[in-house]
Amino acid sequence: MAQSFSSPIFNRFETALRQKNKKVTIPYWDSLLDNYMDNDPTPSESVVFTEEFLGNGKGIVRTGPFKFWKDVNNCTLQRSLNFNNSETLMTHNTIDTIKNDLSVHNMKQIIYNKDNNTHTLEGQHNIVHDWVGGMMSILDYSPRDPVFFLHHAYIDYIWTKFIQKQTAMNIEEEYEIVGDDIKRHHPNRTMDCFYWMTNADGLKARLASNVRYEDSPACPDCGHSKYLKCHKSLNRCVPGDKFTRAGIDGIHSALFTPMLFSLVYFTTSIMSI
Ligand SMILES: [Cu+2]
Repeated sequence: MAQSFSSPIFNRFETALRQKNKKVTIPYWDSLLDNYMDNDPTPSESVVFTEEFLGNGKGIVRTGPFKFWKDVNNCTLQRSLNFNNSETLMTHNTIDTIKNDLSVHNMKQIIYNKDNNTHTLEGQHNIVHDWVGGMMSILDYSPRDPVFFLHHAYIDYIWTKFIQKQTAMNIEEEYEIVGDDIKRHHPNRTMDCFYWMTNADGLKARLASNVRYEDSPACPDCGHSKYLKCHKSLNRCVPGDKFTRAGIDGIHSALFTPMLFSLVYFTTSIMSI
């Protein structure tokens, strides 16, 4: 289950980064916003995957800060955005439900479900792994792409909203065994690499309470991002000129339109132990 290790890992990871730079925080990539690029431009043209941010999204990463990045096995970072041509990312309704719908308030409603995993937080998280492709789509290799941390920070952000909802409803801390691997997911099992914590510890609300995330950009100001604008009828922040690009000259639309929306997602997480 994605979330049982995310909080402890991000806590430690951010603390380690701060030993180098006290001001650093882990940003999140709100990939949900990219759904509005489903026509032209498309999500795989997101500014996230340009030289300006994380580098190109198809093939060997040759641009941006991680160009020709080598992993521990000397393999070069590569991606395969939208490999199955679906341009499908997470589902707005599902994410909104997990965050806000009071009828969805127990862990078993949002964690792995072998009969219908698409609308769980786990399933939504999987979609983005597969959509980015390359190393991100392979379980054991996915953390070798820096996108992993931005994606998981967003999942952690949604998780934190869910925990806050539970807390407001006075719901006790709970733990559900995920899938059929009861031994591996037993609440009292010690976590891999975190021998001082059990699986259940990783899900405790107190961990979420140590995390603060800036809210995802919302209308009307959309975080004052130059990449987003508020689409009034949707009441969502969307790529800046998706709805006006017909009036933009060819060069501008071809080169810069994809950059107009995504960067917004990079908001801040602040964690403390
Ligand atoms: Cu993941």
